[in-house]
Amino acid sequence: MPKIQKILVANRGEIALRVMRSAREMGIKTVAVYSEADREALHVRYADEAVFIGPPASSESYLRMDKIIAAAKQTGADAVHPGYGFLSENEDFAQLAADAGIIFIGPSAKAIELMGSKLAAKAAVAKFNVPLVPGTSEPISDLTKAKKIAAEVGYPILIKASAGGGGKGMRVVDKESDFEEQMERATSEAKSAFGDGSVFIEKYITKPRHIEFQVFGDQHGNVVHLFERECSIQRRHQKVVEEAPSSVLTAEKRKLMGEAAINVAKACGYYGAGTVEFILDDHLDFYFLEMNTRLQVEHPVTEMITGLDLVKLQVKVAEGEPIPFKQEDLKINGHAVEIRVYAEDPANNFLPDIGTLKTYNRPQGIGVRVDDGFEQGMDIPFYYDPMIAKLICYADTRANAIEKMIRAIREYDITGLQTTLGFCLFVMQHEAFRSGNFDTRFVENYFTPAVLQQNPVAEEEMIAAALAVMLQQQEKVVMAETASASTGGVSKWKANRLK
Ligand code: MV4
Repeated sequence: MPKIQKILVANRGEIALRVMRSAREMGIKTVAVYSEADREALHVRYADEAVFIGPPASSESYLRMDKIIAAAKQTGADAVHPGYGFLSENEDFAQLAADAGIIFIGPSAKAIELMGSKLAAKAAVAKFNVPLVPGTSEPISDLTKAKKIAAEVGYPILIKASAGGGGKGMRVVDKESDFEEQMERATSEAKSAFGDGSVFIEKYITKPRHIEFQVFGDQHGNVVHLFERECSIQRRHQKVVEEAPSSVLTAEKRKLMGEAAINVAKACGYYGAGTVEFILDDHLDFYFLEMNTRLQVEHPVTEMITGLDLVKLQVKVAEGEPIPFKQEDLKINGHAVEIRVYAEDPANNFLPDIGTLKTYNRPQGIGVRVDDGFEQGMDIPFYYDPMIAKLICYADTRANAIEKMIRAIREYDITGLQTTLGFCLFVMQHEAFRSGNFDTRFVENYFTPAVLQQNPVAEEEMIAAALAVMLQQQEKVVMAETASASTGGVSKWKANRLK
């Protein structure tokens, strides 16, 4: 079996670094690719080699399959890791790599393609006894027939584009008189957005929880699940907070959903890391929505509760090794919460606030993990996703993980641009989140920019400010005593955090 010697990471930012770190621990060499905007980026500095691939725009660099495959050939990389986003779910890229004799660290091109079509995915998993939302598993062609099905499942219904996913191309229909118009709109939108006008209908679950299962398959037909992640705290289909495990699943339900997730993977001959998305209705009945055929942003929470390194596992499976454990060997240990720290302004409709990280000090301590791709003084480029970091906190219980997260958010010191830290603090302190009684409508139900002002952090800030003054006084005394030329090493312990 061929051992991978050198991995080209076809990505940037925190995920590129995260992948390279695991590769290095495995004794595997790394190759970075980078655009004009990323000349100074940490993933470029970290890698053993780096290849320049073009102008800042993704379409001219990180999405250029030809340039990336050429870079792999040029550097003698025997494998390529796509990270998430960019080319990670592009079946043509997976195939192109395979055709060039380069191992794609991910599933087969066939599995990516199958799961890329929501209708094909539903049809495939239906044979494996996986619960689906009531509706159609075939494209709507006949209006009368479609209306009949809609009436049977009951309004409101949801029209979805087969080529959509992640919330793209969805339309809610409240009553039959709106059906025809909405269907025509959905079809023409899907056609222009995805080049495929196929749509289907589902019963609209009005207050769903989003729970996804991490699955792993090897090339010998073995599939396991690594439990679930709760991702209901979202804003416009953008996840904000993720945690593992979910506080609503009983051991019994977890087992049922885990088995369903494994069946989804088996339905498409899946190998590598994958995520099976379910929604839960208010009776906690679950339904398969879609499968993401990549390593996800939120994979660290799964790593924390299982003690596994998912990237290392991906590499082993890509080399052809069998998964080195059985489902029965796996156990959930403790609780992990992740927040995504974005360079966005929560007070201003979450508009990207790209700029320079004037100060940038990460929180530390036991159970605190920061996955990021920046250092103080760096610019957040305007061309890509404005995520600065993922902050992951791990503890024995959910309550303790949340308290740790609150502490870590308060210690995260970022100035120079607006971030979503204060918004995440609001979530951590909200009764609905703390009690576990929330759904995908959390943000629209509870968040207004006003809540950021009346944040109870204010009082502590006053204490912090007073303390900072005291420390400064002390520093002056120490400096006078030692007559040493201080380089300003004691940071301006911020008095205006989270404002
Ligand atoms: C749904 C739904 C309600 N009913 N399907 C959004 C993302 C995509 N994966 C599917 N999505 C939804 N599908 C039915 N039949 C509600 C959503 C949905 C949602 C799902 C998960 C997490 C957040 C969400 C936010 C809005 C809508």
